[in-house]
Amino acid sequence: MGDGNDDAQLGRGGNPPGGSDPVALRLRTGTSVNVILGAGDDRLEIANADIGLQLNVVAGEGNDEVDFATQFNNSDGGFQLFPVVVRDHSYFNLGGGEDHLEIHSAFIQGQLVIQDGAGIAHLDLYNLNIARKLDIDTSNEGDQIKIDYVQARDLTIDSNNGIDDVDITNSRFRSMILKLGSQRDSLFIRNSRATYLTRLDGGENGSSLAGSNNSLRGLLRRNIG
Ligand SMILES: [Ca+2]
Ligand SMILES: [Ca+2]
Ligand SMILES: [Ca+2]
Repeated sequence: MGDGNDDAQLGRGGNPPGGSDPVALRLRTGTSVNVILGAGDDRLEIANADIGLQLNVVAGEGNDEVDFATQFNNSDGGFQLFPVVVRDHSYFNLGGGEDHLEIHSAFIQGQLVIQDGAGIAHLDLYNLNIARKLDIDTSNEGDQIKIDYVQARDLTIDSNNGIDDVDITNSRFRSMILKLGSQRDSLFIRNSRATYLTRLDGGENGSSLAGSNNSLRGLLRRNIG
């Protein structure tokens, strides 16, 4: 997609045929899917998809919003999930601008890499199973990184400069390596496990750490507290 504000959809959650709400639309590919949103404030929704190889999204400049719209709310108050399966690696580059990325209910059989350029990043990762590494790298603004019910082999976060807010709950990793960069960042970890090693580096000016009920093996803390 070129410049301008684009709106794109890959697959869709919805009621079964016959319901009053939009019918689900299933996307299945045997190959990789590459989405280049380009300049402008773009919006991409992904749900109900089975990607045979990689899923790569480059959002470019502008305030972009990428949502895994995998939860469909029924009119009776219940909901149905329409998860996304990626059978290899997945890469998201949000580019410049204030970007929002929500990845909900996905199985990623390779690694998941998230990179953001200038401007605040709002990352919301929920209900994910990642076979390999989850690698997050955000820029020099105060970024919001929320990880809830996520399981991956290894987690690394480099949140760089800016007053970052990193919140990890109900999650499990083999190793957890967090580098929060300069400025006094907030780190919250609750009900989470690292089964092999844990490195928490609050960076210059330190970071606060809150939370409880964790099991963090081989914990080394620098500039925290
Ligand atoms: Ca864009
Ligand atoms: Ca962007
Ligand atoms: Ca940052």
